Amino acid sequence: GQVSTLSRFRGALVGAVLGDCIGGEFEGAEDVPFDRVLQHLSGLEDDTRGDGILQYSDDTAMMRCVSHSLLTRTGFDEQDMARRFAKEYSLAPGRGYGSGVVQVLRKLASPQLSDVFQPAQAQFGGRGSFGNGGAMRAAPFALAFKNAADVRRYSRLGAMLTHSCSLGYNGAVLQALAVHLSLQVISSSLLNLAEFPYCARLHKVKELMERNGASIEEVISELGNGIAALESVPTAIFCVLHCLEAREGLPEHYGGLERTIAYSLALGGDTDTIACMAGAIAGAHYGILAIPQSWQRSCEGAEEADQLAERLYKLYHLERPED
Ligand code: F2R
Ligand code: MG
Ligand code: MG
Repeated sequence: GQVSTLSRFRGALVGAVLGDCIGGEFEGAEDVPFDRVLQHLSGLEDDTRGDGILQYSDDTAMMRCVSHSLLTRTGFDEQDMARRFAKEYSLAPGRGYGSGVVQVLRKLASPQLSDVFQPAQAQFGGRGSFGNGGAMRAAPFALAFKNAADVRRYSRLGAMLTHSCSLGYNGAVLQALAVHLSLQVISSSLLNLAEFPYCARLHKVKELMERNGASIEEVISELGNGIAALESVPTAIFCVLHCLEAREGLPEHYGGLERTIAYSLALGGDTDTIACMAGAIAGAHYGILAIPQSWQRSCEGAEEADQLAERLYKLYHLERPED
């Protein structure tokens, strides 16, 4: 049946949080056999096991800041967003942040700072970060702005608060545009989104899809599963497209969103972040009803993400002067 737009908004944000919480188990593992992934996921379905709640990491912590900032300011405000990142880090520094970005977050806390983009520009000897930290938190930009040009513009600026290298912020733009398109339609149009070097990776995504039976090893070697945006954003897009249909090794009763999260985990590497990004894109496509209730109950922040998505839905539909 038809998936409503509100359901897609809720699916996007809740899907992202679940990817982060569920994927955290395997972050840094080389690759993960399907039976370990399925064991982890079946544990979420068993309410009596009492594993407690899966905690979210930096991915969700920063995505919450992006959502709250866009909602409170009814649009993008770099000062406000930077302040929220810094405050969130100071209150909960143990959420597994990248080792470089913590220096930016500490500098952003300084009341003397006038240019909030400057700390990011000083990273890595002035080259800026190419990490996927801008991309992992980019989904709310697609939920706050209707127009693709705005999604592109503000997701880029939002990422540049911590990631000034073009690979870092363009990864965020690609992720935000992928969610933007998935709110309406999911198709090979996702593969025409980017410029070099991301377009070269998206060509590889297309080749792997055409091969149809690509192995996990081939996907890792051709697309990557690492902490760099270039080695994870196209990979997340591949996970979504690959899991549009049933896949060997995954239970037949799984729907597309469950397959996408499971497959993202099986790649190993930066599993929380790849599952978070793939979860956002897949959630925007399938909608909230495709996400098992038991998975939602198992994850810290899922309920709040659902509420934030409803508020972003209203912001998205707000008539703004420039519309
Ligand atoms: N940090 C992690 N995972 C590591 C293990 C954490 C563990 N679970 C724990 O609890 O301790 N995950 C999170 O970090 C990723 C997002 O990182 P972000 O925000 O992009 O950070 P950063 O520091 O800017 O970049 C990450 C690393 O990439 C390398 N790097 C980036 N730019 C570079 C450059 N220009 N030159 C050389 N190296 C560069 C550095 O090693 C950075 O530390 C997500 O996975 C999130 O989940
Ligand atoms: Mg993380
Ligand atoms: Mg990660």
